[in-house]
Amino acid sequence: MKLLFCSHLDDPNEWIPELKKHMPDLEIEVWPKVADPKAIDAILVWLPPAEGGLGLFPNLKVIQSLGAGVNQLDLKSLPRHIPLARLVDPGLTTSMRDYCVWAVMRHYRGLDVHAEHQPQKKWVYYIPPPKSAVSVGVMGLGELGGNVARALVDLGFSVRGWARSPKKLEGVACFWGPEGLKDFASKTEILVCLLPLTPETRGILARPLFDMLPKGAKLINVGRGGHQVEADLLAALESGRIAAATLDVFSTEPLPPEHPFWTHPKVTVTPHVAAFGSAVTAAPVVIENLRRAVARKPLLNQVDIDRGY
Ligand code: NDP
Ligand code: OXD
Repeated sequence: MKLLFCSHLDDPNEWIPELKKHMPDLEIEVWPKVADPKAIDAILVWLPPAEGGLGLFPNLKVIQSLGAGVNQLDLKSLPRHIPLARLVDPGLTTSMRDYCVWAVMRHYRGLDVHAEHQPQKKWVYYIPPPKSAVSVGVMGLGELGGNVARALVDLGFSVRGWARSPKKLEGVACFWGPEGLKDFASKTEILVCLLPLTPETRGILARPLFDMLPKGAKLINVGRGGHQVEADLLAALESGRIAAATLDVFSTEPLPPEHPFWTHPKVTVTPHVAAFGSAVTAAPVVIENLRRAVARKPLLNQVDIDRGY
């Protein structure tokens, strides 16, 4: 089997030995050096080639995303007969949990306010309420959101979650569908977005949702930049409806230097680093999917193209 590694973000030197460890006879080429596009059976991809896309490889049997999110692959343009899997990697799940716990804790403990006070040499006490009195709402209860919600329950927060279909998660008050959004949001003091970007979720972090939240709620967006309507967020920060935001994803990445988020006193910017995978933990899952594709079995974490995630 011949695999093409195609990413400007991930390091093939890290991946190739790990993939070969689990499938020693796997042949691997690294984009853009492809001897014969017709010989490529599988692609491990973050972004397809800008010119020609995946159509360059007429005999592909499987598309394995290097991302947990797959919106960057432009699902509508993909050949429908080739199965696509998103990446579920225990390392990525753990790093996302850690980032979200850090961001929630930072808002909960008022650490950004202390950081503001430091240059002014201000010694100001802020003692937060008990964690059980603080409600954190997680949008998206899949691999990543479910894990974050469980970690927040373990820390003692009052946790709510919102998904597309009915869910049961121990210790989490679950809501689902458009009809459940208002009840979910009305008591969410710290909102974490871990949704996939689909036509249904694009622009969801906007004024109608902000108006459902208690005044002064905090926002953590680690989903995709396309979830947030930036003008609405800036207005909500201005009015105090949203007290502070931690943003890891943006509609344009890298975030342009002139963008107001960079210097906004109530916004923390991180450069799309909330979670990172590791070839060590992800390679076994990728190899299992190559085997499944050859055997024409459903892939692990196969994307439902119509649903968009
Ligand atoms: P999953 O597919 O496992 O979970 C998605 C969740 O979102 C599911 O619970 C699903 O509901 C819910 N959902 C989807 N559509 C809707 C909708 N219309 N309304 C309500 N809920 C909806 O994805 P992951 O947890 O693996 O990843 C989530 C996203 O995190 C990725 O798509 C990506 O955008 C982002 N991400 C960001 C990273 C970063 O570094 N910032 C790194 C990795 C991922 P249901 O359970 O009912 O299907
Ligand atoms: C992903 C990401 O989707 O890093 O994996 O954003």
